Amino acid sequence: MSSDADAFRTALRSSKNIIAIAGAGLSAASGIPTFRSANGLWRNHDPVQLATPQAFDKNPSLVWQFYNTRRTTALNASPNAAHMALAMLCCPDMLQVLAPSQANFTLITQNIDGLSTRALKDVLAKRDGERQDSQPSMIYEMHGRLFDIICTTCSHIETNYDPSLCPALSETQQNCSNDKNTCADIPLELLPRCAKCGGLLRPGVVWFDEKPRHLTQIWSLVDKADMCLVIGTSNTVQPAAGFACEVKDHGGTVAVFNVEWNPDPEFDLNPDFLFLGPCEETLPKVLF
Ligand code: BV8
Ligand code: ZN
Repeated sequence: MSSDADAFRTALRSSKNIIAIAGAGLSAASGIPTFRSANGLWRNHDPVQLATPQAFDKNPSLVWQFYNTRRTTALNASPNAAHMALAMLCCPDMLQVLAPSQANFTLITQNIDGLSTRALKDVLAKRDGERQDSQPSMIYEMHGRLFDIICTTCSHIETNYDPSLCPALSETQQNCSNDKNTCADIPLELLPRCAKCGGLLRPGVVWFDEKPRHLTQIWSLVDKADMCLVIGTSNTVQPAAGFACEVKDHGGTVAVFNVEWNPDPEFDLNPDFLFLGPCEETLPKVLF
């Protein structure tokens, strides 16, 4: 396992199909709490227990307050240097500087905060002089998006960046913000409702036991990848945790960017490169 940046850049230059797998650590410097950080609890609830269809069925008021808090945090956050470094890699002209012509790069993120997409749209707007609204093809948000909302009755889906999805959630957030432990019990009819049919809305994210987005395209990229960057993830959630092992198994190169490295023996990922430290520092330094 090497931490030699020159050797990594040499390996990157000889790669053609490059993927990056990102997790919550990528957004940590932007003020977005990670899932398993030291205080990995939200109002005394384990986030992993809240990110399930069962939790939503049982207590939609609690789950909506959990996601509403995260929406507010993400709305007030900005992409950090690691988001920007990956956004530069998504730009073919920039990628050609780091890797041979015809190389391609795809970011596969587990994060739902939208910061990687925002970073890429900023970079492309600067290059092209106008901001594109469409989702860039070089980023797959495999666990969905915090700012998408889906109707549980008619399945209507829309993207919504309003700071307040409904008065009840905004009032609750204000009232509970100082008291970290309490949650209001918002009646169903006051939770976010569908403009089309009045049905109950849910966050447009992939919960545990739900199928991640774009899996067919992602597995095809994983199967072809000869270089895989693993950035800010504990590698605990499947199927994302298996992508780097798959690249390694078929002879590709794996580079891990994390503040710590204590791999789960079950996933026996033995990376070729390990860059310990905050990715918002290590990624730009190693790439450029
Ligand atoms: C599915 C969206 C099938 C919601 C999330 C096989 C074995 C075992 C279990 C399973 C299995 N296959 C499936 C499962 C079940 C489950 C699973 O993996 N369970 C685990 C927990 C045991 N997987 C699923 O249910 C998946 N679905 O497989 O469906 C299917 C197929 C067909 C049809 C129907 C069904 C769906 C999983 C998606 C769950 N949704 N998010 C939300 O966000 O609220 S997952 C959630 O955890 C987030 O997306 C998060 O990103 C993700 C993983 O966590 P990390 O990103 O890694 O974050 P974490 O806090 O853990 O770690 C942060 C890391 O960053 C740390 O390493 C830290 O050191 C580092 N760090 C911190 N700061 C920095 C840093 N690094 C660098 N720089 C820094 N500054
Ligand atoms: Zn509806």
